[in-house]
Amino acid sequence: MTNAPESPHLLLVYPSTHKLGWARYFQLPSLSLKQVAAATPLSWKVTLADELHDNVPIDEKFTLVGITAMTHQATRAYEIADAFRERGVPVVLGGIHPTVLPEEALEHADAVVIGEAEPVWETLLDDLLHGKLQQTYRAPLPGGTRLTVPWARREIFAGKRYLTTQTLQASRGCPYDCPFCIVTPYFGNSFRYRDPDDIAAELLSFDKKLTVFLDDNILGDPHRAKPILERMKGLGLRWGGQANLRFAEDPELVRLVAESGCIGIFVGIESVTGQHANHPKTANGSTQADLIKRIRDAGIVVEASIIFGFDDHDESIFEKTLRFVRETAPSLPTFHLLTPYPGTALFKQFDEEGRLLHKDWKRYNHTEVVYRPKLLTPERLYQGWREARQEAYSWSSIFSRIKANPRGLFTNLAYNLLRKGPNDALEKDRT
Ligand code: B12
Repeated sequence: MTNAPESPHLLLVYPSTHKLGWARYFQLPSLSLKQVAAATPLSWKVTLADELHDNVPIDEKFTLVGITAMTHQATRAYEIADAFRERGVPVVLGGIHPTVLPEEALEHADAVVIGEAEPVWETLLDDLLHGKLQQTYRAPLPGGTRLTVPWARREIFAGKRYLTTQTLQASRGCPYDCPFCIVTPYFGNSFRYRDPDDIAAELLSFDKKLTVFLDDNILGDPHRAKPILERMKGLGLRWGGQANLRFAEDPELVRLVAESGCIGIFVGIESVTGQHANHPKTANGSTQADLIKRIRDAGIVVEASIIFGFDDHDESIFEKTLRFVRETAPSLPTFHLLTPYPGTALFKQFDEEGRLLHKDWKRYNHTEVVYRPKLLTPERLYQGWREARQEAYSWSSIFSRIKANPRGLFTNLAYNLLRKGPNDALEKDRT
């Protein structure tokens, strides 16, 4: 009998900072790790530990452990990395936070992937197996207009329950370079789109369940988005995604989005003062209210994301924002606290001005004030944000939004209830 060599075994870890209870079944799995798995040669066995669902198997033997980290996950990612390395298992860190602070990450890892995994991952694995792992693997800064990525390997989610595992991207990158956002420096300053036929083929491999596009702005370049939407018509999809509100300036595009099976779209309003996004949010004389209404009228749920804490925000911002939400009635308003993430122009500015309160990364999570605002105290900004959330998800506000969205009454109610639950729970936690 011969002893077949065992295949190398990769463990991919999604660190979690808190347990979510039942809400974990309504989360999306990590597309970051799904794509790292997809870029891994089939000769490797790949296992996922998602801390929302699993305990990390610290005492098992793996050839390599790969851990992803957004900034708020970095501290936990480092704890897990240290634990594996103490047991002699090599660790590689990747994702947004290790990309912008590779030296910090290297204190906890044998190697760091800087940027997108696809161009460097196979070389890294090969180097590891040949005993010549380097400390950093830097992917070239993306450019151009074409995106080629392997289809996601969804089998790593077997046995775990998520809202859906049918997530993918049609595009990466963004030319707008907003100072608070990391996407342009990290993913390049152009919209790179996948080939529409490749996307359609991947979609055909899905069951007809909810599909979520995790692009920053799937409709960013309408000329390139339209052929994708055309191919999606007739596939019987129900999909959600994220886009710039400006797409609604083109009624034909809105119609096509609806016909392709879109049920919900997340749009960044950023600030109701109309500033802080480097690109005009409205044109052709349409107001944000007109555009939101146009999308709603096409039967699409609009989730409007609004940030509190910009330098021109004073005490009046809370009432102004609530008035905007009442008047425009997006199906779901979402309020965030401005967070200066490392690697962004905003972080550099606040750091230079001595306005960062600390660099405790786990608190860089959009729900804590981590810097000194200009026209408000940190305490007042925090309290105003909480009160605004409570007001926006009071029963009376929910019902008046639903009344303003006569198409899809039931869907709107269901989404609002799903949002109200965790919103109220967070409130209880913090009182
Ligand atoms: C989709 C998305 C979400 C989804 C996540 C769904 C999921 N579970 O995948 C949702 C809506 C839930 C979400 C929530 C949040 N998000 Co978010 N999100 C995104 C978005 C738009 C795309 C992320 C994505 O999946 N990209 C596709 C994958 C393939 O790309 P990737 O993550 O970069 O991974 C590649 C490389 O980084 C690298 N890589 C990544 N990990 C690893 C690991 C290893 C081992 C290796 C080798 C390589 C590697 O290889 C991958 C393939 O190339 C990004 C913006 C962006 N473009 O990155 C923001 C972004 C990641 N989110 C961000 C934030 C802040 C949040 C929240 C904290 C905000 C909030 N309070 O709502 C929460 C946190 C939620 C949580 N889980 O804890 C910030 C992170 C900034 C930072 N420095 O941390 C981003 C960058 C948005 C921004 N413009 O600033 N988000």
